[in-house]
Amino acid sequence: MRLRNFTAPTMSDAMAQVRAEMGDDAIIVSTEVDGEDGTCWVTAALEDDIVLPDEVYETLQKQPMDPLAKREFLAQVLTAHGLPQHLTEQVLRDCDLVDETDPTMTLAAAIDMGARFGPIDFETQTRPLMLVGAPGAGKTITAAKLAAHARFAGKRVFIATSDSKRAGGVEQLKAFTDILEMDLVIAPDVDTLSEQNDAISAADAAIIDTAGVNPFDDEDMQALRTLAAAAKAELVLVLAAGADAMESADTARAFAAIGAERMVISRLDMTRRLGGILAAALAGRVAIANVSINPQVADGLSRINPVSLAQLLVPGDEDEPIQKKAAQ
Ligand SMILES: Nc1nc2c(ncn2[C@@H]2O[C@H](COP(=O)(O)OP(=O)(O)OP(=O)(O)O)[C@@H](O)[C@H]2O)c(=O)[nH]1
Ligand SMILES: [Mg+2]
Repeated sequence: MRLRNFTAPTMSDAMAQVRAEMGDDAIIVSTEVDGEDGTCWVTAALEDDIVLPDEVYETLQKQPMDPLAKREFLAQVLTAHGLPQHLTEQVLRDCDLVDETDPTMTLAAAIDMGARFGPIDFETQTRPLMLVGAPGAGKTITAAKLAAHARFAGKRVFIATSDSKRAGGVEQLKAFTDILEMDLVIAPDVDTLSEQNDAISAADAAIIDTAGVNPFDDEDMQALRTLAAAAKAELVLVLAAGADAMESADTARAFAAIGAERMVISRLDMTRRLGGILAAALAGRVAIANVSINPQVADGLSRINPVSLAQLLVPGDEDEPIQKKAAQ
């Protein structure tokens, strides 16, 4: 999926940039206005085509669809994204409850019923955010993005890492905190982290990066739970998009079991099939906080909601000539 961020002094300027650079097919994933200086951010996506069987595109041309055709179409879409059968059925049952002819909006309503969304907001966040996940999931980049965002918003930032055993673990984050002119606290264990509680309380935003863990190793997971308790931190899972759906759901469930209620989805830009993140949100019962669409720290994280997720899942919509898509 090609995803990009645009910033401009006004929303219409930002939208004009989206149209000029990505064309009329761009899907608006999220918009945000900076509370401090009014800068407008737009995240937009262009789907790389998920190829569906020909008859699905034929069905799509028959708008509005009858309920059976809509159900069949959405079943094909979800299957194409790699959502397993039982979760596809669960979503379709929710779709059946929606009084709506447009398939994208039907799916958005069903996603809204089955998944939760809870973006990170330092204005209301009281607990430190402890970023946890499997090795290589994107925890450090996410920590740096959150720190940069808070810093640019004029917040006092506390940032720490517990990842001091792995070669380069500290250096990677320190390279970013140096640029942002922040001190990086190294807190590899419960005792060292507990000593930071005053510094955490004094900050407006507190972020703690951790070492990658095996979600299915009880010892690793209990150690994380204890570390989070030492800082009274909220565990935030970082989950890379694009992995196998049931594997992603199992991972989310494992982190939910130690208290994670939200997740940041990383590497959305490197992914065409979204069954993994949908399964993690539906079956893993972890809310989607934000998404990461590139490795550039200054670009920050983006927001996503049921409608934009549905738009990313469904190929084409009423405004888009399906014939063109099908012909590609
Ligand atoms: N394209 C893309 N790359 C990303 C994104 N987020 C992270 N990456 C890349 O993914 C790789 C791993 O990211 P890290 O932040 O180091 O992952 P980590 O979870 O901290 O890894 P460990 O500390 O080794 O467990 C790096 O090469 C990042 O640049 C993203 O949203 N998009
Ligand atoms: Mg890391």
